[in-house]
Amino acid sequence: MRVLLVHPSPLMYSELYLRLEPLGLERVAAAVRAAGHEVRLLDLQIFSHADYWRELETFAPQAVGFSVNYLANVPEVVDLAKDTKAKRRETFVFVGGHSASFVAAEFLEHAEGAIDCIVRGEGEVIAPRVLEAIGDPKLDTLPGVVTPTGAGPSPTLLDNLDLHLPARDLGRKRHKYFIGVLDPCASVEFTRGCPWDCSFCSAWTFYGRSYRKGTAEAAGEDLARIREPNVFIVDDVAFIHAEHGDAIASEIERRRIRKQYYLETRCDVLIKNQELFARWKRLGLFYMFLGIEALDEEALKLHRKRVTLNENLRALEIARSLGLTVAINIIADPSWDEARFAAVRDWALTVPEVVHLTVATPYPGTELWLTESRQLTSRDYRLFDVQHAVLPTKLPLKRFYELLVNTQSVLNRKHLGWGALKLYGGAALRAASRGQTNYLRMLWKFSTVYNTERQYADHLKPVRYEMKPPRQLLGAKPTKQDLYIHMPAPVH
Ligand code: B12
Ligand code: SF4
Repeated sequence: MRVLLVHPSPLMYSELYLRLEPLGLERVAAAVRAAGHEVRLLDLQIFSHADYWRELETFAPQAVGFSVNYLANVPEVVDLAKDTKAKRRETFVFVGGHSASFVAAEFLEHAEGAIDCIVRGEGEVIAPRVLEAIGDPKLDTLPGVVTPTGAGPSPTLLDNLDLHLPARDLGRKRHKYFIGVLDPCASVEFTRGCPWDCSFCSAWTFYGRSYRKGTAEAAGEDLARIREPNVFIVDDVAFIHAEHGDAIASEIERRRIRKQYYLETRCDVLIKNQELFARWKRLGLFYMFLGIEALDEEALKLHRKRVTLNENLRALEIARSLGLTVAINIIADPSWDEARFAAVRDWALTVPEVVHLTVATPYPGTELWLTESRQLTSRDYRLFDVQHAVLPTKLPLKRFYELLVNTQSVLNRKHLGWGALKLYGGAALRAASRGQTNYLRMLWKFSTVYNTERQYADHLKPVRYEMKPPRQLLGAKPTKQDLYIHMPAPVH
């Protein structure tokens, strides 16, 4: 069967700072191809809707699968599905991915019959079975599958992460993938899931708070296949278990692989595994993201980060002493006033790290979605991208955005524009001489992507698809059934 797999358009964040390969979709593509299908992949972060319609004409796929990891992409995919069915009624349309899993039933309702099924949870095992079941009424009895007529049992976890290494060969224009100065950049996955349970995050709820590791050999094999000189490690929390990180490091040394790496981890993991991170620095670790989230103990508790402010500050010192470029995130609450923005800005200007602000957003799949007592001011999926305020702001909304954008732009002076050229001018020019200009182009783009008027105007757009309101738990604690997509496997 001819199968077209599609990643939707970029969100605000990816319009500026980075653009990364759709790794989940590439893994699904590998599994579907291994089952004997002819597969093509189209990434709308790079290609346009016109390219999609052209592909539909020329490739004439019998099935189209969309990846929806981000809530903000739901309306785009509903519309694409409707237009696809209008043009080619016989095409089977299915949707998978992180966010699609959490809003499966309402997604199908919005699509009014244009989406044949949503596939909840991991796609590698189930996607080939879905394709096999096209036209069979038993489709809605498969694990994780939801159709307009019914739903199968909970999805099952992949028991071997080494299987179905990403089909990167299906990507087109791969030179467009980058993160900051790491241009071009590929992505890899060493582990899946997260054992922590932060209240604002849905990474742990998706995988039923499980944590799995691939083998070091498979990691080495996958890295050896990558042509790009830079690699983004997509693990939610990199190197939780030092021995796993060490085993991959040994494999990299044995294979004499030389790359530069970006990873994301927790402050307590960095403190605990300092030597491992030092070893990775020697191997090429260049850029690290640390989820600091808040500058006071009270907010850290509220986010259930399970780290203290002192630990956070200690981790920053360690990262600095290792000579890493570090980015950190602070969650801006809609209740922030002028003084709070000023305090964060003042602190952020005293540290050398790249500081990003995201807006506290309860989204389906997070515990916050079920427990937040403030009323949502919008249920427009497009605003659920952690760059917009969907809870009541204490300041007038426009003023909140003014402060958010201004604070971010002041902080960006350290690592965008001329400030960045001072730091990374050499690397940027070397990349440009090889035709890689993603990074250079982003340096002066900030105000075209992030600006008060645009962000405010996004709230005034007519809303065609509205999210269902959260189910009120009325003070009760959310259960596993309320939260999880994958139920953890019983321990033997
Ligand atoms: C890497 C990553 C990114 C990368 C994007 C990579 C990419 N091009 O897709 C970057 C750094 C750009 C990024 C940015 C953001 N991210 Co992000 N990101 C992740 C992360 C850590 C891992 C995703 C990943 O690659 N996993 C590994 C692959 C193998 O898994 P997968 O993609 O989920 O795919 C599997 C299944 O979902 C399924 N599947 C996927 N697609 C399909 C399609 C079909 C047809 C089928 C059948 C199955 C299927 O099968 C795959 C294999 O099992 C997740 C957290 C997580 N653990 O999922 C957050 C996460 C997805 N991101 C999140 C957020 C909020 C963001 C941002 C909006 C904000 C921010 N500042 O981080 C931005 C905006 C993104 C954008 N689109 O512009 C949230 C999503 C929130 C939401 N519900 O909308 C998550 C869940 C993290 C969290 N804290 O809760 N992100
Ligand atoms: S924020 Fe990080 S540590 Fe917390 S649950 Fe999500 S992935 Fe895990």
